[in-house]
Amino acid sequence: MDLNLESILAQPGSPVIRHDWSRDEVEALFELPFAELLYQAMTTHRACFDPSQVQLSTLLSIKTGGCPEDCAYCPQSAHYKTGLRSEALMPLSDVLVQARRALESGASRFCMGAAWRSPRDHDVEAVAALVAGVKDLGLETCATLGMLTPAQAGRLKQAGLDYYNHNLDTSPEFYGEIISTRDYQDRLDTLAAVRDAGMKVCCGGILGMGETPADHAELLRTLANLPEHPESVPINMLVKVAGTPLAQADPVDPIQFVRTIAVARVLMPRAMVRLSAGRETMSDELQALCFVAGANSIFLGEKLLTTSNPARDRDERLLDRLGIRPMPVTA
Ligand code: SAM
Ligand code: DTB
Ligand code: SF4
Repeated sequence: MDLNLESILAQPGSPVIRHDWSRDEVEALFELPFAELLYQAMTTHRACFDPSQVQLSTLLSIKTGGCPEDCAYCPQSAHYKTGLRSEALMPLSDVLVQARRALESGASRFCMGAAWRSPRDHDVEAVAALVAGVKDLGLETCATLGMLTPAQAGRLKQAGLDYYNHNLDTSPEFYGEIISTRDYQDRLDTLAAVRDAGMKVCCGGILGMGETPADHAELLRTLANLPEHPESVPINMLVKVAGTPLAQADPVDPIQFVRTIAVARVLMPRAMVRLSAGRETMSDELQALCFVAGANSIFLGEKLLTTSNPARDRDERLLDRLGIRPMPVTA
């Protein structure tokens, strides 16, 4: 490819913050020799963060299953028989028990997930009370509740919500293969409502759904070309759940997974890049490479929303062996 990479890459100490990445530029980053890409990602990481610190978040499913959307990866969709038991919105007292546990285990952010397509106003009111309670404990708050109206986003901000997670999941081109009950623009509209309400954006995707490397590049390009970069970019490895259409999906090449983390770091230098779902089936060495490539956030705790995450002692050993310390709260 005939591109002057030097003009698009960071000089040591000065990260490049751009919102006009072209398809060719992003693909050229993906195609760099692995060591060169990692060097660029590490240089960018160091310019913005202490590379030996990782932000720790904990997830809780506050409303489980029965979702009307047909996301092909999701165990919580009512379209698929995954054997998951649906549960109504959790009461505040139960959420606070879990939040205190998260705090004691060293997490700085508490993320609450609900299997809604789009919450009703009274659902948002109930979640606002949960957010206020969790915030009072001194944790950063994050929620992922589906599509929001601008007024709902404003209400959550007022209750003390720091982050809203709403993933683009994949490239605009591949999206229709994975979800038919909403479109890409719906996601972009909610992201804009969250931003306009003054909340921080957590937005990323999933690898391993049968997409191509070009889709990885287009997902990251879409994220980096948003008017503001998301503060948090979760990169999930598909957790294959029996009963979902993607239960037998071919695994993503682990080297391509690391490249995706590295390109996310180069394109969005100041974002927390989260090594998100899928760690349980990754080797310690693959996770270590992801941290070297610029990942600096993980979910801690033995459960994600409905699927499992590495055991606490395995994570402690891994972080200890890598000399990684928890990042202090930033909100
Ligand atoms: N219903 C809301 C929504 O879709 O925005 C919030 C909850 S939803 C479970 C949050 C995110 O979890 C999805 O956007 C998707 O990226 C991720 N996710 C769900 N199932 C997954 C799986 N099996 N493997 C990896 N990530 C998954
Ligand atoms: C994100 O990108 N990954 C998390 C969080 N945001 C909400 C969710 C992962 C869910 C994995 C499947 C499950 O446990 O249900
Ligand atoms: Fe519903 Fe979210 Fe799962 Fe899609 S990812 S089925 S919207 S819970």
